[in-house]
Amino acid sequence: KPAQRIEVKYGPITPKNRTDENMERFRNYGLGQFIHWGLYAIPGNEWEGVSARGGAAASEWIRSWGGATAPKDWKNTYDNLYKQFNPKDFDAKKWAKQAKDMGARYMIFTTKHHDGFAMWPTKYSDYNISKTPYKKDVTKEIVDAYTAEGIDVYLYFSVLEWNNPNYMGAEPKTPEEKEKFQKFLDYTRNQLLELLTNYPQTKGLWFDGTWDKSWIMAYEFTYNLEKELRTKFPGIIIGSRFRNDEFGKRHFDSNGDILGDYEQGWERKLPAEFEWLDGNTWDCVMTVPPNGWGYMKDWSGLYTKTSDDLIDMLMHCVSMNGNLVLNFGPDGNGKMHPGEDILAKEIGEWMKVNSEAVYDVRHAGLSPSKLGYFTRKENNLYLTVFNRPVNNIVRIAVPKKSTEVPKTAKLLVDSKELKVVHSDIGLDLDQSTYYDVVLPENFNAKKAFVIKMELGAPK
Ligand code: JFZ
Repeated sequence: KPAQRIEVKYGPITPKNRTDENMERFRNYGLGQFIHWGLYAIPGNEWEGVSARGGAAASEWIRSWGGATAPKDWKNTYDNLYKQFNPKDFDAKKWAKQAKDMGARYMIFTTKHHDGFAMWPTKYSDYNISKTPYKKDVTKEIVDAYTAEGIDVYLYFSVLEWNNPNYMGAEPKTPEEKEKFQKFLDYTRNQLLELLTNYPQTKGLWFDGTWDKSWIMAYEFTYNLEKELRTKFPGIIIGSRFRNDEFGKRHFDSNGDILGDYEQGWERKLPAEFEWLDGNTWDCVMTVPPNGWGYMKDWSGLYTKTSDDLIDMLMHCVSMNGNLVLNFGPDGNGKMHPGEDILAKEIGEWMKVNSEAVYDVRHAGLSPSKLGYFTRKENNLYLTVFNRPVNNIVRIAVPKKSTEVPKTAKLLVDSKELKVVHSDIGLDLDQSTYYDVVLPENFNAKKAFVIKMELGAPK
């Protein structure tokens, strides 16, 4: 943030924290699902001798990752993959049911990734799903199926396209370049209006591929487009990755004010401290492998996150007012990776017992605990314990001046009352006093568990 505010003409269009129903809903989701599905699902991460596994080489980047090892005519080969796209096992209702069982309350679907292939029958390009052997509109099937399960749908949209002759990454300079890029901008606008018109249930847009100079220089166009989308589709939610101000500042403008309705920069990253978030609405999108969003047929030799890892990240997010969005990369036949099926099931089983600590909660405002994460809803305080103390005493530090302290405690897993003892141990390092929740000796936890406490006035 600058020492003094400067004049920004193309700054935020919406206030920092919208208070309307849609935004409140967003802040209450807790858990979401991302789906990366497109032509890159056919090759997976290994294809014709080209490997795209981990590091920067994500599987959905395989077209641009061929490098020296790629067979001749690699990009052309990739661009013809659509002729094979025929996902015989695709069942949007099955995906939506799985997401529901996992506990997801919103989902984000890749309508068009960097390869430029549209997963809906767009009027504005022939490179789309209707030209595949499958023919049907998968975006519609997905939007309808998830909406029917009560899961809110957001559309991922990559602005940049690798194979569009009108797209360029550099700033358009000559009149010809300017004309071409203007065509591209008009095309982008048309596609976005088309998507929101075709799929009116859409709650928001998740933008990507907006980092090139050409797009950055189009700040006047993007500003007006954001205004137009908001006017034509009231309540729409747009993340901070859509545009930049006239000084080229992305996500946040030159005054440090967020551009869009929520912070989209937490990609495979988590804030270490609540203060870093500066009160902004946010979510974190996460892959199962280290990197790789599209289908990876081969997970071997890579660390793939466990349900314990992911539940830890989920609680990290919600304890800081964010959502966790877990990515799935279905294969070319429309089936999830078997490893993803297992994760969805394990997370779902955990959520069935513990979702009260995840949904509609907020940052509790207590000092972070080494044992796990605090969340809060009304006068309920939740501690999700990942590190169980060897003495079975879960010690909660409460500021000495606090007007609310834990009065009762129980485990969400069995609702049995636990003893709560005020233990004023005389330690005065941080102006805290302590409340001890005593765990039953015979309590066996195989996963993180939640202690629910009721807050009330101290004695
Ligand atoms: C982008 C894509 O390139 C990728 O394929 C995937 O779709 C992912 C969700 O989004 O990758 C990015 C974009 C932005 C950052 C990092 C990776 N970033 O801002 O740190």
